[in-house]
Amino acid sequence: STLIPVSTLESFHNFLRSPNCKTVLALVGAGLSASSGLSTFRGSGGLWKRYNAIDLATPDAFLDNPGLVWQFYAYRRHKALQAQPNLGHYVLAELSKLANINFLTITQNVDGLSQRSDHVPEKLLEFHGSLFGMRCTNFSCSYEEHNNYKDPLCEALRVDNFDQTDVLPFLDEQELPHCPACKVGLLRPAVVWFGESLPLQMIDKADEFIVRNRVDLMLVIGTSQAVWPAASYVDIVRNQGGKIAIFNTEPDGDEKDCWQFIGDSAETLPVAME
Ligand code: BJW
Ligand code: ZN
Repeated sequence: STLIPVSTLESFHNFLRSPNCKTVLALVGAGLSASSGLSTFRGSGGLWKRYNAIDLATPDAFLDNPGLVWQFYAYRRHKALQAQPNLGHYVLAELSKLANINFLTITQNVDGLSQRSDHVPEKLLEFHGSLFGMRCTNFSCSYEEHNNYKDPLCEALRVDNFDQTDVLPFLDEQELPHCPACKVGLLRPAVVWFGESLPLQMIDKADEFIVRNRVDLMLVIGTSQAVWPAASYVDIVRNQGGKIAIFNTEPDGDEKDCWQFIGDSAETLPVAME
């Protein structure tokens, strides 16, 4: 069902199989998980149509109404746990296991599907954190946890309670997850919200791969390239002479000097990378 022009495929495969293609970077966004049934960030569906996802992913939104923001994340945790990785995730996992290329995936997704596709963990940067991490908001407490797949996290965040309603119940802070260490702090999802800095070591690892290695080929998969700093890597790679391949359902009119695989990345990635 996916039509990729033969000329695109041929020239891409020629480069992929040439000795010049040794270092490959994948930059991943929400579109990679779309065919697993998860909403993209700038096109959220269902209950969350009435809210702007971009407005909820901020420190101010959490300060203003932590219950609402927690409901948003509880919902997305629940959906992510129900979802399965798709062929796009598995293609990247295979690339991470190849011994003859230098490979890194930078995922902006927090859904954990790349991990679950058995991607080599050392070659995967969860750039915007994870839905399954939490940390304490009490400034004098450093409690954090990883890989917490409990669902629901607490009774008030049982998704069945608010999945079918139009009006979300207001949640008091007392009903939300609290820190088991200091006992007073409210927990928050360990994701990177707008205006927050990415962990320095994350930026360092990305810089090291991109700047030190020089990337030969960058796969830009299912991302609107709207969010800094992830989006800036495309220009860095291009300016260093690396090649760009875009996998997106929408053609990018501004991009001329690159391969474009237009369609569902769960279908185009397996064809392109075979
Ligand atoms: C398919 C498909 C299919 C669909 N197959 N494709 C002005 C004010 C304040 C801040 C800034 C500012 N100017 C710049 C900034 C910095 C800001 C920023 O970039 N803002 C821009 C919006 C302008 N960045 C930050 O704040 C970052 N921190 C930072 O810079 O710190 C220093 C600093 C601080 C303060 C001021 C300035 C600097 C942090 C950014 C963190 C972003 N966090 C989020 C939330 C994470 C947690 C969560 O998920 O809830 O990350 S926002 C959201 O966007 C999420 C995503 O990872 C990210 C990227 O979205 P993505 O993945 O591209 O999804 P979509 O939906 O946009 O696109 C999907 C694409 O897939 C589309 O193209 C579809 O066509 C395609 N598609 N189906 C293939 N089947
Ligand atoms: Zn605490």
